[in-house]
Amino acid sequence: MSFSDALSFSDTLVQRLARAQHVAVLTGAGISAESGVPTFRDADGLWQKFRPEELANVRAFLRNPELVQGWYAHRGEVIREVAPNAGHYALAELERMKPHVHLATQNVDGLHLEAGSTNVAELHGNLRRIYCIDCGTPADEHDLVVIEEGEVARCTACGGLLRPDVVWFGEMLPEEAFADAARAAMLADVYLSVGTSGAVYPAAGLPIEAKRHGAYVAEINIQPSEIASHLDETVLGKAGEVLPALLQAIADF
Ligand code: BJW
Ligand code: ZN
Repeated sequence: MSFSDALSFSDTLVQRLARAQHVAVLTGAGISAESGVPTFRDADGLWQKFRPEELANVRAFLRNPELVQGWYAHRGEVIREVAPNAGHYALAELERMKPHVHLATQNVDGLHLEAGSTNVAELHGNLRRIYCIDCGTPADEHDLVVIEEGEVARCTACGGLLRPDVVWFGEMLPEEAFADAARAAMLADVYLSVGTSGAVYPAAGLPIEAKRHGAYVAEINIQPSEIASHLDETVLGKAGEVLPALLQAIADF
């Protein structure tokens, strides 16, 4: 494992990435931080009052739907106002430069698709989709927003509670999305883990699996993640600065 700063990632990373046919990427909240979406576990992150494990689970939702719905309605409003940043665009560009690029994201903001990446697995769902927990009918994302203070948003078809189509603790990840991400990790020549704390499984296991199957694995983060010691290299820096510089380096290679 080695550490390098934003503009001095290792020659090995540049060489391996320049030659790679199969590249797989895992992203987390850090890649959207520069777009203005708060992360989960940083000092100014989303969860200053509640730990993610306390709020992002079905028991918390059933116990206090108003709190959890209000929380997602607020985040939905934030997401509607933000745009992809240089990090998202660099990964979309990488897809055009390489024959096989697979992008697995833990983010629910849809910014990779908006930036133009097409081969994207949304491992933790998408906050813009809302559905009824009783009859499964999809609802409009605005249905979560228009509720009056103290009220709970309910399905117009059956009166059931509305929830966002995201993956909470204790819930399974979407089967096909995770299978695609696991396959890409096994096939990868180079694996990039970008802006994730590596605190949440099974997503955090993907870079480790990639390394076990022979990939060169680098993470890009403003600080070493919880899985840093398992990886080949930590590039310390902002995703929106490191990724464009890395692409430039492989274009010049
Ligand atoms: C920058 C930057 C910049 C800042 N540039 N970087 C194995 C071991 C132990 C436990 C488990 C295990 N396997 C499963 C579990 C249980 C559990 C789990 O992982 N628990 C942990 C707490 C240990 N996992 C689950 O329950 C998962 N399901 C599952 O395993 O199903 C099977 C099963 C079912 C039933 C019973 C048993 C098993 C589901 C996990 C769902 C996670 N959901 C959330 C909420 C999604 C909806 C929402 O958005 O509200 O997903 S929690 C939250 O954490 C969200 C994120 O996607 C996820 C990861 O966070 P992320 O993206 O890494 O963000 P941060 O904030 O943590 O980190 C940001 C990073 O960016 C930091 O490192 C910064 O430094 C960096 N950064 N600015 C680059 N500019
Ligand atoms: Zn319903």
